[in-house]
Amino acid sequence: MSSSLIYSTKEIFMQTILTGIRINSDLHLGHFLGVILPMTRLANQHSHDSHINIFVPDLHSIIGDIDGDLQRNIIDSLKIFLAAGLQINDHIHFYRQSYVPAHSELTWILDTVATMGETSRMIQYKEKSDDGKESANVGIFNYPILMAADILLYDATYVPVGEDQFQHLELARNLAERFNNKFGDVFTLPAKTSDQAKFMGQLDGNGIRIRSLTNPEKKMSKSDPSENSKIMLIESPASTAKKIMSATTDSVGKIQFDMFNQPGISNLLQIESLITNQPLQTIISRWTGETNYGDLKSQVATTVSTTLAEFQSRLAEISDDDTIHELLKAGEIYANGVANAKLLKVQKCLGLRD
Ligand code: AQP
Repeated sequence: MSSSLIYSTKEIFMQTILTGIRINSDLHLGHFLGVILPMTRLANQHSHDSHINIFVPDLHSIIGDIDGDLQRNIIDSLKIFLAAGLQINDHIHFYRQSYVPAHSELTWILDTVATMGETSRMIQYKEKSDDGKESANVGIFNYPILMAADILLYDATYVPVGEDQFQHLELARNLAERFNNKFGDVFTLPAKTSDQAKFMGQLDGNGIRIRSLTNPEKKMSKSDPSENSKIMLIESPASTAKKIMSATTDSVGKIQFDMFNQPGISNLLQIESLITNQPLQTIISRWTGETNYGDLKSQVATTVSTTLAEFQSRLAEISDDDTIHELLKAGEIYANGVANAKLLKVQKCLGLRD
């Protein structure tokens, strides 16, 4: 890491790729393949010509009950990117959302740009609030606006997230566009979701959605009560392999990529592609027409359990917290600099500052 935080003009104007992953100790294969691995690969590929912002959305995490020690979880969640293979350089910025107050300030301003209608249409709000139940906390409703602020403060163009967050990305684009229409080019619009997906290697333009192993119609989700539906990042190789071998498939009897009619089999093909970093088409060509589902399951079981075992042993080796604290210190100076400059521009547009 450089001791100086002075950037050249070229570096100041480089594009930003940004992601945040909510802190919890129950991360699963959906988080890993939907966001951690793609972000790590993109960061390693682009950190010479892009700023890579990896932040901990600690303000998002207080929406629900805090799971364990928040400070401990913050450090551990950043270590996960290092264990996934992230190579640190001066363009990688780690920071905590609550250490950059501009996130909260811009959220309030964007609250006055967003409408009740569009915000209440967010699918996650409907699902997580039990369809707008009176007792749901306001944070569940408001968090897509905070997410928009997280993105727009840094002019981020690409925001690797799973497909379930695409609607929130669209909202961020819409809010930026509405503000720009009124005040000029203040915010950079994040790329359209189909382009985001392509940037993440999803050539069909669809986002990544890892399905439940027991009900492949649904996404793999930490709140699913069925333990067999999900593979946790700390899962043992034996248990990982067992869950994949017993994954729900179908009675078609032929391997084909067809998310509609054969979601279980298609999920396994997608997992194999993402984990081995091979194009989905290559994996599909290798397996299409085969009739033995057990062969595909055992291939995927081996790949996933081997990859997770390697990841777990790298994670265990990152024992000291000092590296992460150092990265956070430098990252938060950088993030406050960029975010405060953007916030001031917004405040001036609104007449809140001279
Ligand atoms: N199944 C998934 N496939 C692909 N990407 C996924 N993500 C989550 N599940 C999948 C992506 O991980 C990032 C963090 O998501 P989040 O903040 O929604 O995570 P969460 O709420 O802690 O996890 P769950 O499992 O989604 O929780 P519940 O059960 O509460 O709904 C995002 O980029 C997300 O797309």
